[in-house]
Amino acid sequence: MKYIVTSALPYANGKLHVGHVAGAYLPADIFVRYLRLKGEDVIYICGTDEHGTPISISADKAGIQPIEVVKHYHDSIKAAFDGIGIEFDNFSGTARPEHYEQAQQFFSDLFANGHIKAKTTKQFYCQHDARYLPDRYVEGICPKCDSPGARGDQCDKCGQTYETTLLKSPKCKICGHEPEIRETKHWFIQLEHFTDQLTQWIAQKDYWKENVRNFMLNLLEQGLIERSITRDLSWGVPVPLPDTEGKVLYVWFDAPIGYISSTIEWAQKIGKPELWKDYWLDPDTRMVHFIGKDNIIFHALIWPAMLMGQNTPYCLPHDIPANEFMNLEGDKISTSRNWAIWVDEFVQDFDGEYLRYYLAANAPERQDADFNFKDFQLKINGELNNVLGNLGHRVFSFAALNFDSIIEQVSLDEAAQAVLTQADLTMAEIAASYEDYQVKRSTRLIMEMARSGNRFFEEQKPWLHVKTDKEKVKQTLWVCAALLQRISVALSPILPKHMKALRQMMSLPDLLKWDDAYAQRDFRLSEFKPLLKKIEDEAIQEQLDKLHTKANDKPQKTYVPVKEQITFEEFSALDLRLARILEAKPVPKTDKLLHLKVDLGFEQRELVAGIAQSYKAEELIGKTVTMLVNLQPRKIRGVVSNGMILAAHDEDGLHVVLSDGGSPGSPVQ
Ligand code: B3M
Ligand code: ZN
Repeated sequence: MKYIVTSALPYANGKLHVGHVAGAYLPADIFVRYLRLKGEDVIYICGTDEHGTPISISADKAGIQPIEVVKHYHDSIKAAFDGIGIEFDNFSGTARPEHYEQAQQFFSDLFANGHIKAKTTKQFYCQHDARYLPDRYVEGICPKCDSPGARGDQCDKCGQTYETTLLKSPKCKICGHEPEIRETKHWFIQLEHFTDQLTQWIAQKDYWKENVRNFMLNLLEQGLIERSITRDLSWGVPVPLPDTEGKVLYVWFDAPIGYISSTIEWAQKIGKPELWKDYWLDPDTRMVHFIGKDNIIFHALIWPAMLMGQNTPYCLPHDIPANEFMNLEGDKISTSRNWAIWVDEFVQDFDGEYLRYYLAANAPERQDADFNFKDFQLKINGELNNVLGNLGHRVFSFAALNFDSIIEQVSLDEAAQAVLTQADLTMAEIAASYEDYQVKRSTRLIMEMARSGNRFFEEQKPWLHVKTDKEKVKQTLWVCAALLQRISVALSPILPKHMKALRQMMSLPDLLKWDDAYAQRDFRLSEFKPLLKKIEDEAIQEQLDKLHTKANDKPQKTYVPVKEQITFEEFSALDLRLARILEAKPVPKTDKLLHLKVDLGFEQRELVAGIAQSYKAEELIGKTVTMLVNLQPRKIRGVVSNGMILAAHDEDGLHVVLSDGGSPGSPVQ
C-alpha cells in the first residue's frame, strides 16, 4: 500500500510551539514511523505556508520583504522539528517557482472547466497607501458585538463574520487612516458544482473521525456556496489570467497544493523526478492529512473539490485525522499574549523525546488537552523512569550480576507463558491503536506491558532463588527481556532515539520491523545506561516562572490610534459629573444592558448602560462613577437614557471609571 502522509503547512510567520506539535506534527510523525515498521511504502510531506496577509503585515512592519520573513521562520521551524525528531521526507515552502506553477495550473484547470467565476465586490481601499486592504489589513469595531480590534471580515472576540462594508470605524492598519470602500474584481470557486461528487465521496468515509465527518455532513446539508479564492495583494501566487495585476491567489487556495509541489521537489531531490506521480496519480494511494480542527473545512471540503476539478487525475484524501487543541496550564495558547511553550527553547532545557512522550500520552485526540508542567514531570518520572526505566534496570543489573549479561532462551512454564501471551495480545492492540491514530492509547498500552514485566519480576522474586533455582531465574529474566524487546519496537515511533539506544544495549538489530518484536533469541546485554533522567522540581518551577514572566511582558498590543486634536473649548462642551448609583437592574431580554438610577445631587436620573457583562447590578449600588450629563437623551429598549457612564473597553471587557467618593454632581474637569 502506498501512503502520502502530510502535516498542515505551518505559516512561516512565527515560531513553532507545543500546540502545533501536538495537533498536526507529532501524531503524523508517529503514524509514519509506525507504517514504516509495518513495511508500508510511505512518504511524509510538509513545508512552510509562505503566503497570506499576516506575513505581508509582518514584513511591512519590519520594513523588509515578505521573502525575508519567510526565510527566517522557515529555518526556525525546520530547526525546531529537527530538535524533536519530526522527520519529513521533504520540508519545502510555498514561495518557490515550482509551487507557483502548480498553483496556477490548479487555477487554470478549474477556470477552464467552468468552476471559477469572476465577480465585482466591495473592498476597503486606503487612499493614503494607494492599495486595497484585505481582511487583516483593516481593523475597526465589530458590527455584531461592538468590540474594538475586529478584522475586516471577522471579529476574534465574538467569532462572527460579516460583510466588510459593515465594519464600524474602519482604520487602515498600515497608516491608521480611514479607508474608503471601492469596487474590485475577485474570483470565486463554485463549490456547489461539486456537491454530488463530494456527497458520494463522504458517504464512503464512515471510518473518519466523527468531528471531521459530521462537520462535512453539516456543511453539505446547509448547501455549499461559492468562496472567494483571490486577494488584492502583491505577495502571493499571481492570478494566471490577463489584466490581473495586483491580484493573487488566496493563501488557502495555494497552500494545500504545497503538498503536491513539495512531493515534486522531493522526487527531484532524490534524482527520480517522475516518482511523485507514483503516489499522486494512483487512485489507491492512501493520502492522510494531519491537521488541527481549525483546518477541517479547507482539507475536507475545498481541497477535495479543487482536486476533483482538475484535469490531472490526482488521488483524493483517504483520511483527515483532525486533532483538537492543546491548552497550556489551563489557558488557551496565545502567541500574542506570549502564553506558549516554544519548541526551540524547550529542547534547550529538556530532551526533545520527553516532549514527544508527554504529547503522545496526553494527545488532544477526542477533546482539547492541557499541557501542565507538573503533569509533564509526573509522566516522565512516574512512567518513563519508574515503570520502564525500572524494568530495564532490574533486568540488566540482575543479568550482569548473575549471568554475565547473557540471558539464554529457556522453556517457559505456564505463568511465564501467560505473561508473554498477554503481551502479544497487547501488541496487537497497540498496532491497531497506531493505525487508528490513537497515540494516547498506544502509549498507555505500552506502559501496561512494562508494568506487567515489573509485576512478574516481583512475583517471581528472582533474588530469593538465584542460588537454588537458576533455571527459574533465567526464565524470569528472559520473559522480562522479551518484554523489553517488544517495547523497544512498539515505543519506537514515539521515542525513536531512546528505543534505538535500548536496542543497542540489548544487541538487537538496528533496522527493525514490527515483527522483530517477537523474535526468539538469547539476549546479550551490555551495560545499562539509564534511558532517561528524572525531572527535578526546580526545573519545573523554572519553566513555570519563565512562562509567567514572558506572558507578563506582553509584547504587541494594538491601540486605537489617537483621535484628531480638539480645542479646550471643545472639551469644555462636555459636562462630566460625579454620579452615585442608587439603583441598578438588568434590562429584560438583554444580556448587556443595565437600567440605572443615579443621584446627581441637583437631581436624579435614569439611564441605560451596556456594562452588564462586566458588572453585576448589586456591586454597582452605592458606587460613584463619572457621567456625561449633557448628552442628548436616547430611548434604548423602551427606557429613556439620560446621560452616559464613562467606561473603558479592552480585551477583558468593560471597566467603569469609578471615583473614590466625592459628592454627587461635582464637575469632572
Ligand atoms: N498554514 C494554517 C495553520 O497553520 C495553515 C495550514 C495550511 S495546510 C495546507 O493553521
Ligand atoms: Zn493606509
